[in-house]
Order: sequence, then C-alpha cells, then structure tokens
Amino acid sequence: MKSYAAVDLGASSGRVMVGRVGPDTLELTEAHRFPNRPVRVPEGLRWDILGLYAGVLDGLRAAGRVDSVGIDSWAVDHGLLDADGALLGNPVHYRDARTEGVAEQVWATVPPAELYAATGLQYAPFNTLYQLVAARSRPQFARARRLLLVPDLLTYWLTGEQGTELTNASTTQLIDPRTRTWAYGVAERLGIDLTLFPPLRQPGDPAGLLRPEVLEETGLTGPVPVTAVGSHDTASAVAAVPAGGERFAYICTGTWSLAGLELDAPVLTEESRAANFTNELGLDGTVRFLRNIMGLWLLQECQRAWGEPDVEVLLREAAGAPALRSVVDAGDEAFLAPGRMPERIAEACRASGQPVPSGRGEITRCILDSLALAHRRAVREAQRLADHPVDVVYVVGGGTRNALLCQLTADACGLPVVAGATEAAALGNVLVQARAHGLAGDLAALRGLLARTQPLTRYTPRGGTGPWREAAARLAAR
Ligand code: LFR
Repeated sequence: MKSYAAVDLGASSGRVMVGRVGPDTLELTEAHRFPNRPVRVPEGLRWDILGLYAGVLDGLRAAGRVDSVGIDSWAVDHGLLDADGALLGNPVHYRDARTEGVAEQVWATVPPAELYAATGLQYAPFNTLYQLVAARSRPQFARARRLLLVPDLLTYWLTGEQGTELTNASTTQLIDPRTRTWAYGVAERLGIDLTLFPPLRQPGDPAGLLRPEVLEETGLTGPVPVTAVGSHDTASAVAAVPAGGERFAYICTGTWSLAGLELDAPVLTEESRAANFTNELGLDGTVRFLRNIMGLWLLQECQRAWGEPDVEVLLREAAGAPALRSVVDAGDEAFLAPGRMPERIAEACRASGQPVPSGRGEITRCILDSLALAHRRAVREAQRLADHPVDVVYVVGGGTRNALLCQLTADACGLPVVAGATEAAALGNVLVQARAHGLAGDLAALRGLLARTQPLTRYTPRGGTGPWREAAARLAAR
C-alpha cells in the first residue's frame, strides 16, 4: 500500500489530504485544512498566495511520510515571474474586475466564432487569455519572463522545476482541444508570447523532488517526488466520478457547479458556442464538455452577507419554504462578482416578474431551486449538443453534503442522481499519482475502484418534471 498527499486548493479553502491506495483500497484522510481568503487591496482582488503556500507546507508536515505529492487548484489564475524567477505581485483573482470590456478588444482581432473553433473554450471574462490582454499594458508585465498557473507555481516553489500542466492549461483559452497543444494561431494573432509558459506536462508526469529546504521545513525525509496530476481541480474531480458505463453526466459541485459530459473529442459547433459550453481537457485523452454554473457561491455569498449562519439551519428553512416560487438564471455572469448577493437575487426575481423571496429560508430555497434548474438545463443541452444520451447523473464534490440540492437535481433532471466522492478533486489527484507510481488501470478501472470503496447515495426523481419545465419557461420568457 502506498500513500499520496493531494494538495487541493478551492476558492474558499485549501486542504492536504492523504490517500492510501492499493488494488482494492482507497482511503482518504484529511491532514490539514486552511481557509483561502482573497484580499481586496486598492488595486483589486488578489489571492494570498504566500498564505496558501504556507498552508501547503503545514499540510505536508501534518501528512508525514508519503510516496508522492500532487497539486490541484481552481483554474485560469497564475503568477508572473521576473528574470530571476521571483514572483511579481500577488496573483489576480478571477473575480477581479480588470477584464471588464477586454473580451470586446480581443474579439476585434479574433471574432468569437473563430476563437471558439480554435480553442473550444466557453466565453468567461476570466479566461487567462483575457487576463493577459488586460495585464499587458501594466509596467509589471514588461518585467514578466514566466507565467505559471497556480498549481504549477506551487509546484515550482516545492521543487524548483517549471512546467505547464495540460488540463489546467486548457482553461487558458490558448490550447487547441483537437491537438491538445498550444493554439499557436490564436496566440500569434493576439500577440501573446507563448514562451512565457514553460513546456506542457501531462497528468502523471514527474514534476521534480521536494527541495532540501522544503524537506527541512516539513520534517519529511527525501527523496519525495511531486507528480503532475489533473491540476485543474475540475479535471481531477471528473476523474473521480464513480461511473460504471459511458451514458452518464456529471456535476462537480462546490463554489461552482460544473455540469456536463466526458467525451472523446471536442464539440466545436456554432450551436455549442451559442450555448456557452466549454471543451476543457481531461485525463487520458478525454474532453470535459461542460457548462459553468454559479454553484454554491450564491449561497456562500448570502451566508457572508448574513453573518455566516450555519448552513444546516438554512437548508432546514429552505426545505420548508415554497418550492419553485421564484428562480434566477444561475448561469448568469451577473452573479460572478462578490457582494450584496441577497439583494442581487431579489432584484433578479423582481426583474423577471416573480415574487421576491424574503428571509433566509426563501432566498436559500430560491438558490437551490435555481441551481437544480440550471443543472437540468446543462445536462439536457449537453446531451443534445454532443448527441450523447445519458441515464444517470453523478454528483461529486462538496455539494454532495447538501441532500436537498441532490434531490432537487434528480427531480429537475428527471434522472437518478448518484452522489458521492465529496472530496472528488483530492480523490482524482490521489488516483493519478497512484497510477504514475504503479497502480494498474485505465480511467474505467480507477472509477471501478472508487465505486467499490466510496460511499454513494442514490436519489430517485420524485414526481414529473412539469413544474421544472414551467420554471424554465418563466426564465426563458424574461
Ligand atoms: C472550480 C473551477 C472551475 C473554473 C473556476 C475558475 O473550482 O476550477 O472549473 O471555471 O474554478 O477557475
């Protein structure tokens, strides 16, 4: 049996998990969890990357002896390094406003349809491409010689070695999902210097050894290898979907809901672009064809506004509130920025001529109904756009703790939901390391191990989908 440390950084917390893996064993324990608190300074919203790195070191110390370390995090964000390899400022948060209006500038050179045909990436204002165009007029950018995505930056600090892991690179909008390498044409037309990125690395590739200083600080005994994993957290989470066959959809729930399909090839049609589906790269040559939905961010922001009440209390109140009374479009970019969330939700209900939810229970219910409705829409549209029917929806990630959300998702989709793998990203991270260090098996075999070892809960749809169709029509009529 071998042990692996999975560093998994989410938008609101980071954790270091230890996975013990054998042919019929997969046990995950938490070594350390720490908050990830973005910081607003005069120039904008920033990640406290040094604090996160300190959390990683604390976690490795708590993890003790492991056979390898792997890192995953949210996507798109990055640090810039100068010629000496020193970090130039704090990485900018993807919810920062600096990319406002930047897409239009990009589209004047590469129209949106061409950009989609070349990169398969959904439009999101925070795609690394737009961030780079926003950044390049800044004096700091002139000094940048290297760009490292967040997990690659932390890997560099741990090992001294630089690389660009592919699944996360696919969220930059600078990768061609057909060739699985850089979209050279797009970069050239937009004047983006691809030599800023170190060479691509595949999940499973070696990424160096912990530096002697890191060993000393963590009390570990070397050599300890760092292994590239699906370093985009969603890539790791999709790898950990405990599905048996092929006819499944998945929803990775957490701060975001990422809902879609695993495919062998990207869908680059105009229809898919109009529906804002993305083609991110997954493990073993797969494509993650999915849509970003605002996810539990909507609730987290309300909790923050309400002084952090206990989520269990809110869910109990929501369960008693009237169902599907008011819904909002949980895919709407209008909800991306932080702040005033209860008011913004109320405004959206008012603007669409629906009753305005009042009180915490009703607002929480509105959020959960709206998320389930957005899950339904994404699962249905993905099947149609990819011509890939499904019989079951797997829900993984933090949202699996929310039984009401899982049940509403089953009801809305009119499909059974199987929920499990609460720490999906960490599980996928561990499995890719295990495979790189001797565990045999393709993706299906890894999923078999998950299905045999992880507790799963099945939710059967209740009633017909009529009320959900009606709620969808209400939003569409806006
Ligand atoms: C989820 C996630 C999403 C990505 C968003 C921003 O944690 O990685 O997949 O679109 O964060 O990076």
